[in-house]
Amino acid sequence: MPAALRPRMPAMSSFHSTPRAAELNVWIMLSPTFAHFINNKFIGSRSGRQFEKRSPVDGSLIGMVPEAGDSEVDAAVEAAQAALLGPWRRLPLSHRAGMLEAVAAEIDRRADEFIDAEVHDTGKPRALASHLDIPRGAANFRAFADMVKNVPTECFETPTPDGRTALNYSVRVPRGVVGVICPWNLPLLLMTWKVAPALACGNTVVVKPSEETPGTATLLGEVMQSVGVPSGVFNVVHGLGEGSTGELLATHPGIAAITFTGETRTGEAIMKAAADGVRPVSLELGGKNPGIVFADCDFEAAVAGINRAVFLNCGQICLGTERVYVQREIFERFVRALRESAETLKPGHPSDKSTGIGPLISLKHRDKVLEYYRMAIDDGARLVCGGGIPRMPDALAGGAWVQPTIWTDLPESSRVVREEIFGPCCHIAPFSTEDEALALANDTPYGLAATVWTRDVGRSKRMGSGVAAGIVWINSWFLRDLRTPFGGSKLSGIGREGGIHSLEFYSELRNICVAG
Ligand code: NAD
Ligand code: 6OD
Repeated sequence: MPAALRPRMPAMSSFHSTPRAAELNVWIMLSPTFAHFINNKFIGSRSGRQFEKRSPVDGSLIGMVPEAGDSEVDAAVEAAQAALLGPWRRLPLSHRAGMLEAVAAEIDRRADEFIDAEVHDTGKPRALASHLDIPRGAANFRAFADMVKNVPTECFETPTPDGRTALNYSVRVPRGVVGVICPWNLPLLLMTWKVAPALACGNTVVVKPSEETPGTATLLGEVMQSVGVPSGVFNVVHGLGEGSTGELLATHPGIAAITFTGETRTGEAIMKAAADGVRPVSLELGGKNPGIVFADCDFEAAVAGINRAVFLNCGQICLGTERVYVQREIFERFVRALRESAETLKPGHPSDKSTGIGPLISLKHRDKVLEYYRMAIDDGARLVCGGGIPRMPDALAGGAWVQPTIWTDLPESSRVVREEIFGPCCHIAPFSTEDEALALANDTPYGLAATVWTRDVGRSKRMGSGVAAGIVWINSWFLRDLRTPFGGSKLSGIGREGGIHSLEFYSELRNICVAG
């Protein structure tokens, strides 16, 4: 960031705790300044509109976030359009890829700042941000910098009427300015999962991070600036969704394609917005994912795997499991073991090494989760563990804490079993046969992911093709290879990203026919 701007727009390094605070292990933060990043400059709110960002850990005010209106969104889209025609377009592919590798290296170098920003915004355990969110942010840039250099295209020799031949070949061209609209659960990971392939293909982007997580997107602006990504290639506008920045971006005629991760209902609104102008959309939406545990599984591995699938990131992972089906022979033993493992997850401060689970993203989201907790009891659930708000030390009492929760005995028709809760909870039901497990797993309007635990290879294959979901993990969960197709069926989304599938969404094939 230019020195002249620093007094007005302090860099995100202002997230750093003072040494004394670190010694005392207290929750302290010098107030960060969140800013839009437009045309390589950090700018505040032109309209003066801003909103509060509060800590999920203790409810304290982290900072004020500017809300982009028409003027900022127009400026960001115009900057991105100008950059498309400028140096970004002329940069040879290998140089563009090299720049993305430099972005990855810079995220690695500034990992502590990114971790601080992510932890402050989300309240997730520091260990989780250090092992998952931030390294994946860098890995996304590296992976797509590499993949884009190795994409094959077609070439045909076509006979011409004069007895000679023409060369018909295809090239990939960028789509234009891509609107990237992101959720709050894995902020840097999910934003870069889209920004990296979009830039790799030569597009420019305008990103709208979630209003809950403005930190790492702002910081990524600094990184883009410092490695020399040309002005206007990467832009960030902060704000809310409907009736605010998100909607302004989705409906902006200068946006050539929209890539979105978030709730299904928002995805529907974005798809409608994209219909104007016939613009392509990629939608990664919600899920109500099944976990299926057969009696022939490696029991300890299955308990550990389902524990992660249910409780990681306080259950706020779209791929997470909220419906667990366990073969009758091991049902009671499994319920007991999962309860014991859930009870080891100690809620606590993100920087406390013994913390096993963080808070939900906000008090508003906690209200939603607690409504499902009440509904489960009203619908006749047996509460295996949790079900409410944990007792926290006074300093953390204002945070969005909720207990890891397990139920059994609900009817499959209960809204608790049918709707995405996005919290640290699951319902466990027994099944007898493979066919019954499949029928239960597939009885959902969603189709994002599933996790299956069995030692039988034939069954693995049958379940792999039988479960109606975009991703089926057998004896694993959230084991990622960035070259594989990622996405959901039914209400869980449209399109696939990952590897060549991302490159196909973020570019268009042009056929060139050379005769003579
Ligand atoms: P959300 O849909 O509420 O918000 C996501 C983003 O969309 C935010 O930036 C928000 O401001 C913006 N937005 C909201 N309304 C908008 C509108 N009308 N027009 C344009 N933008 C709008 O989702 P969330 O609560 O941030 O995230 C949680 C949801 O995301 C869960 O449903 C989860 O399953 C889903 N999710 C899916 C995946 C996936 O890969 N399939 C990954 C992560 C999260
Ligand atoms: O790993 C990924 O690429 C990905 N898109 C994960 C999504 C997680 C949802 O919360």
